[in-house]
Amino acid sequence: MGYRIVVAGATGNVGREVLAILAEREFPIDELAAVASSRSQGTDVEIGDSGRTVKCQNIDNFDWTGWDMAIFAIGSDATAIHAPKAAAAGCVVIDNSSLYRMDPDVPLIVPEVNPDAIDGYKRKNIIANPNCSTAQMVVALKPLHDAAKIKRVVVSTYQSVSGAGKSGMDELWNQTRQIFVGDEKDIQKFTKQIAFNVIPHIDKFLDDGSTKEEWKMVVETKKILDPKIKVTATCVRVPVFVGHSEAINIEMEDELSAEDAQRILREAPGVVLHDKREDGGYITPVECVGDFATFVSRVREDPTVENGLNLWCVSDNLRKGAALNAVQIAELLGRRHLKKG
Ligand code: 2RA
Repeated sequence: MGYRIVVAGATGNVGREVLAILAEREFPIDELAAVASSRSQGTDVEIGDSGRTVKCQNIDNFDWTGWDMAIFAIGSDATAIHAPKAAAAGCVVIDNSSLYRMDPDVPLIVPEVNPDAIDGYKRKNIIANPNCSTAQMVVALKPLHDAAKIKRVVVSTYQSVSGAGKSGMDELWNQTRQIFVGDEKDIQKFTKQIAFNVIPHIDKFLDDGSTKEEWKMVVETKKILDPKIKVTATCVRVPVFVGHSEAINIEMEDELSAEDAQRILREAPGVVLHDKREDGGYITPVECVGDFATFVSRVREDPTVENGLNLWCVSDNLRKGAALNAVQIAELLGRRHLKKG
């Protein structure tokens, strides 16, 4: 016996990955509904490489009654309208937007890191999925925090354009072609040229000069992993289609050698350590696309601070950073609270 599950935003970058991952992981489904805005109504959406399709329904008149859970990938404004309706009808919402992440009555879950927090979902019938850059970072930090208590994290991100949706990917593609053939560059989605460039700005600016993407990494890490951890972040958009990378500097309470950190990371759930200290002995974003893992490379001690470590962390932002984490939450919810059969 399986679940009646809804994928909201099924035609977007993340929604399509959710459908593919549900099929890849053989999530037990009795009935699957794909919903999106009225523009996509009637569109046949492919379920990954399974050869099957599902017809998209209009979210505005969708009846949520009798559905067990819904994975939302529709952005905060639409989520604010539809998530409360779904939750009130008894359908548990697993939300990819930032709307509920910091709501004290909504658990923010990365299954490898804080699975027990899911028990709080009943307060609103909503579970939040973290921001992509936070999700992969906390998967890498959790085992090191357990071993040596992390005090402070300094992170610089190298975030792919797919994090900004399909229009971000189109802009990188079009600008690259325009520059190549000598056409005028079209800049719409990003604030500056993204092809052959990097942009130190993701999401809107806050009063203190940081950006909302950087703020998310600070507050979400505290909520998921430990409120005592201090985080400072610089988030940068790079001309990569899929795969976010992060250079992470960690200061810990206790001593942890690079060798011990590697040993711990090798065993850690969700992590693949690939750290050969030779040409090519690390993972780059193009190599992580389509994978479930958070890859860690370049683990080394930082002698400029007490108990410091540096590492390089790469993951598919559409998967661990969004769709995969949401499906893992659905699996966890099923195991712990909505058992079938
Ligand atoms: C980005 N944080 O990469 C986003 C996606 N969630 O822009």
